[in-house]
Amino acid sequence: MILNQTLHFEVVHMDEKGIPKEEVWNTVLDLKRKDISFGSGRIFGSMCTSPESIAVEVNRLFQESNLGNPGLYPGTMEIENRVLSMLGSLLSLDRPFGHVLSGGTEANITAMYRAKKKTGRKKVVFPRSAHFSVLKAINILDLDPVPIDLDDSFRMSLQDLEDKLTDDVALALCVAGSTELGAVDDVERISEICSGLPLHVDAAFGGFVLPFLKDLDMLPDHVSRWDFGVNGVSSLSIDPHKMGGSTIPAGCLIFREEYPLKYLSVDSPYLTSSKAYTLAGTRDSGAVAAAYAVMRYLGRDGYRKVVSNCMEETRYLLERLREVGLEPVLDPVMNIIAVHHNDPRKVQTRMEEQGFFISRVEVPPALRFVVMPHVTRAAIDEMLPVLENVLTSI
Ligand code: 0PR
Repeated sequence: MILNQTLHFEVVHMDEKGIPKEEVWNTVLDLKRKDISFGSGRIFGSMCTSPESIAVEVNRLFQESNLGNPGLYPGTMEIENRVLSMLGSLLSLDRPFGHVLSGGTEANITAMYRAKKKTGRKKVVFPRSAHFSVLKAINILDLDPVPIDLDDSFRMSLQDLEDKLTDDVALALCVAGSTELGAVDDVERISEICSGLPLHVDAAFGGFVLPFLKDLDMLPDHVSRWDFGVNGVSSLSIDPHKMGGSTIPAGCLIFREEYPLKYLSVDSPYLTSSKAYTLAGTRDSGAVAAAYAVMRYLGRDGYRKVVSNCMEETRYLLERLREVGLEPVLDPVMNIIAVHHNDPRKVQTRMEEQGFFISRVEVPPALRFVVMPHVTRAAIDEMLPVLENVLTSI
């Protein structure tokens, strides 16, 4: 959504006396009605989707839990460990260490914070396709960015990496499922080139897609191994609140070895555990339980079905876009499509005026569609004629 204008909010003061619950509900529902729901079939540019109902229901049970003070919530803590353990088995790691955080941003910041503390260095190597949270982390942590160019297939250029890599690097970061195009870096080769350096894989989006594409035999040949099966991978982020079908906020940061956690620890003597490891103090726990519930409920087979449906609709949408002369920037590896257009911002704005929310890519200029589970055939069929009209009118 394009929201660059300043929003004007009604000034509201806290009432001296409370108001009846019904009145509270009415005002909340009035405001909620302004929001766009995934169920409307109008959102084509989001990496989140309607959570599975079991995730929503389970989340509600954990409103009091606080994983920031885990001694009081051993059950919730066990759930967090189970989430990590299940994800470990998905990502070729027997004994994962880490936490469920608020999302891919916090995971990237934490991975970079850990690298800075461990190595005492400041250089971070990352592809230009990395999510903007990497730049946030660089700003917050006062790191030195070393952006690596992309090759013709929009993956980190191995040549540029070799040219720019020095031995004073704190962390190399690569992406398994880039935000804009769904491109998967050649993690195996990157790991060889960066041998001995901490290597973080941002699979915030791809983590819940690539394993199931592999099961379905739908991974293109150029996608190498990208998870902990690659020896050099030291940490990885994967978000249940994106393709995991869970509630917001839930993104996991997983380390291969336990010792990295020590670089994150600070003393928290007055809490039930004497060390704290996460950036957040008080931590959402409902989303952790929700992630556990949805993973148990769907199982690998359920995720395969979700991914397979998304890919089917991705192929359908791409075919229809081609019919109106729009060509993909990249043959989609996963359920993200970007099609060349010289003025994507204008198309995006016009679509928004018609109540449809698509996304865009800046370089190269393109329209972007994320084919999440809520992007059904009916939703696509409703959106396409509107898009065609917009394209002919500009
Ligand atoms: N890494 C990658 C590869 C990502 O794609 C994203 C998020 C992140 C990290 C950051 O994750 P969090 O936003 O969970 O911290 N990509 C989406 C984006 O920026 C997030 C998003 C989700 C945006 C839903 C809009 C939306 O409706 O596009």
